[in-house]
Amino acid sequence: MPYNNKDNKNPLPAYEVTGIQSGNLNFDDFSDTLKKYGVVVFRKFFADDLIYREYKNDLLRLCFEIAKKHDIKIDLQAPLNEIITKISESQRDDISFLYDLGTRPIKLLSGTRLKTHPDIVQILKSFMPDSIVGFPFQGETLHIFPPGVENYKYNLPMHQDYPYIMQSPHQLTAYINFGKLQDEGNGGIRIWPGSHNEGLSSSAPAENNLLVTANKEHYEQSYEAVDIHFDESDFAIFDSLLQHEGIQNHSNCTRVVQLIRYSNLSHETSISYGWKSAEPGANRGIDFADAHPELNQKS
Ligand SMILES: O=C(O)CCC(=O)C(=O)O
Repeated sequence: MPYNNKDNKNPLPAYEVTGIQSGNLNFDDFSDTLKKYGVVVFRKFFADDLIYREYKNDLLRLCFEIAKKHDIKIDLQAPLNEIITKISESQRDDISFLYDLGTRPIKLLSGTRLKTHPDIVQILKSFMPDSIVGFPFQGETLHIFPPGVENYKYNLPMHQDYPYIMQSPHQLTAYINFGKLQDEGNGGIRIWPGSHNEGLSSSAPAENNLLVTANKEHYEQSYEAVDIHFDESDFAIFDSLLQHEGIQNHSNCTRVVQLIRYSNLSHETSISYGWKSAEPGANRGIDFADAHPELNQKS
């Protein structure tokens, strides 16, 4: 059974931080925690952050434009994920345009500013000292997970991020939540803290071009699974090699989260294959199977 960190009987896990907001972070204090567990979660980190707010405002204004186009009444004071849920009831295709603006790559100035947020730069300096930092080709996703059983197929099974996006196995993911947590049925991610310490795992290609961890049972048996649910302005930083999977959304409201990846281009594996990323389209970029044939299992 996954350990539920919302249960008051359990103390907060070591990788969960409350009471620190952006602008007040000394990431050197958390670098060892990230090394040990592969994750640090900062609750309400962006609550008063102007850069976060500007990106959210742009997403809200885009929602307003969609609503205006289709004559849908929305309450602009409501949380972003409630507004998106309302629009999706009749205009789901237009919500996919929003997804595209925050995905591979982010196409909004405000989102690009979030990508280079001073606190994230500080984290990168602390965790990847003296390295050249790069952005993988497919490193950014504005995930919008609607409720409904027909959408469970979008939840990724257990995986590491690196095989999907490549560029460097030493890579961090910034996980920046934009939706208001409805209840725990809203979904989130299940992680296996500490699993990144085993390094790159074998990956097996599955349906829909998914790359899932081949020896899933090993990680389930060796590490405790933890379900993490995110509220507005919560922020997490992950090691790209942490084993994790998406949790289905059983609520009646969408979940919205921005993911941004950062690679250490000074890593020897990254140098060995010319810093290539995975890229869509034939003969472009590099595939996990080509770079790591010994770890790629046939489906
Ligand atoms: O469901 C989520 O929020 C996480 C998605 C995920 O694991 C990924 O994009 O790598």
